Amino acid sequence: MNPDVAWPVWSRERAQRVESALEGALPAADESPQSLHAAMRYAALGGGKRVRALLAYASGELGGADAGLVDHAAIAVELIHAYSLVHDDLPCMDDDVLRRGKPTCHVAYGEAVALLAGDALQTLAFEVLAKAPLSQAQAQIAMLAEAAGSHGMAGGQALDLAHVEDALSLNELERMHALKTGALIHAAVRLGAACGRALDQAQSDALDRYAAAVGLGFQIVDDVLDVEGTAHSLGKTAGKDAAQGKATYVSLLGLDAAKIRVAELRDEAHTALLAFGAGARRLNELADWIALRKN
Ligand code: GRG
Repeated sequence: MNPDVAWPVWSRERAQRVESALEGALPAADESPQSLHAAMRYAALGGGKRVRALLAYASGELGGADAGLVDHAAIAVELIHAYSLVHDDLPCMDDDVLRRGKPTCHVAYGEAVALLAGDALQTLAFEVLAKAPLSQAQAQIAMLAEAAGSHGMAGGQALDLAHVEDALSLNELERMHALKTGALIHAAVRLGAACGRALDQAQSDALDRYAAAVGLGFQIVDDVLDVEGTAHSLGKTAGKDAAQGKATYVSLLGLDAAKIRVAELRDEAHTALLAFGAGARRLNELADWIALRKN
């Protein structure tokens, strides 16, 4: 892969790369139990922006790690993300019927199989990481487990479910999203960086500031798109937050202020990367893409 390619080429190549890596990591659809394996493949392949995988590859480049070293991390974060979407869409959670432009996993395969597919996608993520080159594996498994668990994504989801229709303050909303969406985005950045040269403390802190800024920016854009996007452009149900009376950045700040906050966070992400120079090119481009995305 040519390191100097333009952003659209780089991002397309990396998205294709993680797609075929996922394809290889997932069990074949005709392998027993077929319905479970087919549901896992249905949920994890052929859709999604692959933001978390791209963050892992971009962060790997910061420390000179080529894509081959980062594949395990990229697959693992996308598998955890796919599991979270399958479970989030279940009737006992967000109860949604459309995801990535097609019927949600439980609509296609039934609730019991979808629940198991989410479980198995999650355990597969850790299996993939456990098989990564030894020097990285243990630390990466710990990082991902923490990000996905009760102090990370699952904890954020629990806070979200507990507060539907509550009048959350901006601080409470931010805490919930830092866990629900931010923790896995943060883990994608850290897992990728762990594949490259070790960072000193100042660099590590700067990378954490970058991850926090893009994680929050990603979520605010999600809230804006829920208002401004359509089911067709988003590949998922639009307008759900307002319909469910959920507190969002748009409901608390208004659309214009939410967009201004996204621009501020994009600047914060760029500022955090100043210390890194040219190695941070893809992370900078990702910060732009996350702020400007339309789906
Ligand atoms: C079920 C433990 C558990 C957690 C669910 C991630 C999550 C927590 C719920 C998803 C609900 C949601 C819409 C959150 C907003 C941000 C978000 C994660 C959007 C979906 O991620 P994208 O846009 O999806 O990266 P694609 O399809 O592009 O991969």
